[in-house]
Amino acid sequence: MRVDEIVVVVVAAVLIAGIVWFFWIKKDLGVRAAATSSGYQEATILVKGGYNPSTIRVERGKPVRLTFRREETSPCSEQVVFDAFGKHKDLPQGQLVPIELMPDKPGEYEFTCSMGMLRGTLIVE
Ligand SMILES: [Cu+2]
Repeated sequence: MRVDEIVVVVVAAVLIAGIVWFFWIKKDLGVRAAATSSGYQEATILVKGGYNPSTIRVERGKPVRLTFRREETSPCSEQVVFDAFGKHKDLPQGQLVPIELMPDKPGEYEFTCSMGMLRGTLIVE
């Protein structure tokens, strides 16, 4: 092999490794909810083609308030469901809708649209 051929092979291998890492290995560390003077850990989640951020980290034993803002008309995301907490809320377009939860146990809890198509994760540490 000539030197330039070797360079091409190495560059291609690095690119492939990067793609594999990005799509399959990289863990979504998520966003940490901010502790506010209200005593709540708070985060705002934009609902538009998915949840953004889709992973939120909170501390166990302190109340959490997640405020959803839905900026789309797709009926898919009309409702958000926190199955593990027995909570669900309708998300009228353009409105701020708070959901309050008490994270008692560490773990990863999914939240979804009512059809389970959009997914997010609440990580309790
Ligand atoms: Cu849906």
